[in-house]
Amino acid sequence: MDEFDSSNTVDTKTIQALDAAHYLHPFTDPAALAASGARVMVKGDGIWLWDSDGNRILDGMSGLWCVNIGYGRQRMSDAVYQQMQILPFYNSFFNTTNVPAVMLAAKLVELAPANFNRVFFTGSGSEANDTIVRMVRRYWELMAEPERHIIISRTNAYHGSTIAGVSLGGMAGMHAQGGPLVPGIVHIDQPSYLEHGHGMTEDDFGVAAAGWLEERIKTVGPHNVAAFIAEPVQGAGGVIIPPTTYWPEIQRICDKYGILLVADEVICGFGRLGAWFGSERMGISPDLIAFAKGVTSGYIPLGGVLVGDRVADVLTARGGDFNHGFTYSGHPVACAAALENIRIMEEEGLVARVLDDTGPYLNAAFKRLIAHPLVGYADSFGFVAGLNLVRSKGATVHDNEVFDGDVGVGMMCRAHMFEAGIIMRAVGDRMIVAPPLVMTHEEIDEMVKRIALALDNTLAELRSKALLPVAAIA
Ligand code: PXG
Repeated sequence: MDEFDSSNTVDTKTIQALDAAHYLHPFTDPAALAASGARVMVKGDGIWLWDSDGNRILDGMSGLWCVNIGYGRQRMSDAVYQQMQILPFYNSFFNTTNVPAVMLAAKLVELAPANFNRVFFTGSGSEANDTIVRMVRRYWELMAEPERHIIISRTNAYHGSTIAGVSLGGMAGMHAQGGPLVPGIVHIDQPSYLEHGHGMTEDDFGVAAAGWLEERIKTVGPHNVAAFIAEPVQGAGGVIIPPTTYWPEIQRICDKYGILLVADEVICGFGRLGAWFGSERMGISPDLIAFAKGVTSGYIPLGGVLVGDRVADVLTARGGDFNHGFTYSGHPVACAAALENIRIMEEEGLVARVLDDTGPYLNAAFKRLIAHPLVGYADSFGFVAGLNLVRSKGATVHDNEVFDGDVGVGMMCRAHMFEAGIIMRAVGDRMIVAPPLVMTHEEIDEMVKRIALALDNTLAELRSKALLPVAAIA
């Protein structure tokens, strides 16, 4: 469906006024939003969104890295409707359970790597990571090594917005607000080749960056370290794809010191990287996996932790009560939605398609964008991709001249993306996409066409404002 007329049902100005008056948005300056007015999304179908002004927009971000099967799936509404009629809610405390939660746990174990046989459900990715902090520390208590409480994470990581999520995450802007944070969490640098890899090959840089973990383990004392947590590919931090040498070296170091390896797969799971779990593609074997988002394609909130045998065996054999859980742990409607979502993904072969077909196709398209004068670097992995906007290009990616921060070129470009009818995120000067996994070749072509148009318009604006080097203006 190309046309969607929302004008009969939604009055944009009324919604925007009520929004400004009453709705506090996440990660948003309320005054700035009130001044501009929020864009009112009213409908989704496949890879397309419609706003209340009738604009049809290609959703390059799958909502927020989650609508993997695309919008408007009748089967999802049917599954949720049916479960709501049968049993809309019951809790999993006090020796009770429900059928969708059990079936989903069994299904996730079937999809997960062989060392995973247990699942703990939460309502979100943040709650999954809070659960991991408590579970990891509980594990070491039960192992009679309670001094092992330090969790090592990375700068620019995103692990959620609850207090443990913020503390695990490495976002400077988040750490600056609402402290103090959870104690016993330290950070090493992210494996960003662009940021830190000057003068090195990518492979050498990957090993060097993993070495930062070993250095930190030694500084804080190996007997104090409980776990290392990281996203296989950093998402919110700007689609930071580590060199292929990075993860195997991280695994070796964790093994050497007996440290638990935690993969935060809230973005990378459920096909995003061309595997059910992204860590499979990184060649690692984590002890715990956080998931959310793609497990239900965002149709209903759900998250959780896949608990590997090493931890689960200790918790179940000698743990007694684990005093932790949420009202909505194992919510039957959310679990029914996840089961249907996974069924759809399996029937349509979406994971294999991203790995063998559409992922490589997206990669080739992004590599071609390097020909654009503004694009200094472009890469992708599975169905996440990014490109870096540069002022001028040098002999190597490390010699590119970046824009002055005041220019705000990423936000400028993002505005042109919206104009061109595509949602592409800006993280600093890096523009990123994480499209719905259902995208076809034709739809990828359409997306890249819109991206190229927006890049041209960004270039024109920069030129008109004399923000490019003289040679580029000629
Ligand atoms: N871990 C990772 C890797 C995430 O990406 C969370 C945990 C937290 O999940 P919940 O469900 O609690 O939000 C996330 C969430 C962005 C952005 O700007 C990304 C997320 C959330 C909000 C904004 O890209 N990811």
